[in-house]
Amino acid sequence: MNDLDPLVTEARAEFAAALTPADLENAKARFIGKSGRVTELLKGLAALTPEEKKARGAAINQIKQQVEGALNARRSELAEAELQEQLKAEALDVTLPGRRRGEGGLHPVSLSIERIEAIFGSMGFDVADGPEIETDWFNFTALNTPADHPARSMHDTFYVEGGHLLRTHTSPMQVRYAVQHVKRHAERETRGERVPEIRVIAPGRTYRVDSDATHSPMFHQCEGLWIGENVSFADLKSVLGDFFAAFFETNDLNIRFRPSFFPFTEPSAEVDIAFASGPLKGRWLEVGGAGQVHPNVVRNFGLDAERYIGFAFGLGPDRLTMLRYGVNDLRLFFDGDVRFLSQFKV
Ligand code: 2NL
Repeated sequence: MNDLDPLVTEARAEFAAALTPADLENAKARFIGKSGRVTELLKGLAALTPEEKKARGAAINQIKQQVEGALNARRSELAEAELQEQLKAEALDVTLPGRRRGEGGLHPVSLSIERIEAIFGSMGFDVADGPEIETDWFNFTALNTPADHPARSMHDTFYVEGGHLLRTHTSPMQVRYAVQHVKRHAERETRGERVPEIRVIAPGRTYRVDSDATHSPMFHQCEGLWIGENVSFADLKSVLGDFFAAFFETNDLNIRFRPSFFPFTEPSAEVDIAFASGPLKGRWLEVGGAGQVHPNVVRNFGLDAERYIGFAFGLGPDRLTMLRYGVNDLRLFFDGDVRFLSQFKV
């Protein structure tokens, strides 16, 4: 025990009260700095006799060492606290799943079109392509649609500069395909040989001046065309029947053809299907139109309409997609809302 002990106690208390390294250095200065209390005590030794100096000096040095020890202990404490603080702030939860790259997916209507292409592909159909901006001839005239037909009015068709228009169906792709096909095989025709069959589908965007809950100014169509020497309405029925069974993955459906009219087919029919089970059970649903290709159209392909006959049909991939997935509003397909679209990721 030493009369200087309270000084050590005080220093310990002040060091403990210092919460930052800067506070601690200030507290250090008050005890062992240039004019700190311990330093002042050492200065006071000068006035003592050598004997006194020795004893007093040893006592002061002892407490100075204790103050320095307390200081170093507190420094380590603060450094440790600072380190812990930093580790806490920079903590990583290595058990969290990594951030993956956002994965895109195909639009549900694109998925349907891919299915349609695969199914008809398995029946030997090629896939046609062609422009969305068309001429009057490919979109209407070649398809036996007269100049005064209402579909040609500005009310129904989007016209663009230069007398061109946005195709109102995907048939013009088939017309282009058929015309090319016939040209490619022209010598056969002159030799009286058979022109190979035309068997093609034409999926893509189409445009009409129409917009409400069930009509979008842009919608999709997939047309099909099979022309040969003996391609009948019975073939049409079996091809479409097989297609719908494959598309909806069920044999539990009925198909019916109702008499109808299109300028480009004769006879013509609306095509309905009804599921024998499931939520839509028993309801007749219109899914397309079809018919035997009109002889005027066959002639426009460059073929002899007495020799070559066949059928054509038009399906609505938007409608088929709604039925397949139970979507009730066509506009969901075109709003681009990722919350809707991401549900179709495969
Ligand atoms: C419908 C009706 C149809 C066609 C499209 C067609 C194409 C050529 C020649 C003859 Cl190149 N016809 N296409 C025929 C009948 C009906 O579509 O309701 N589509 C959704």
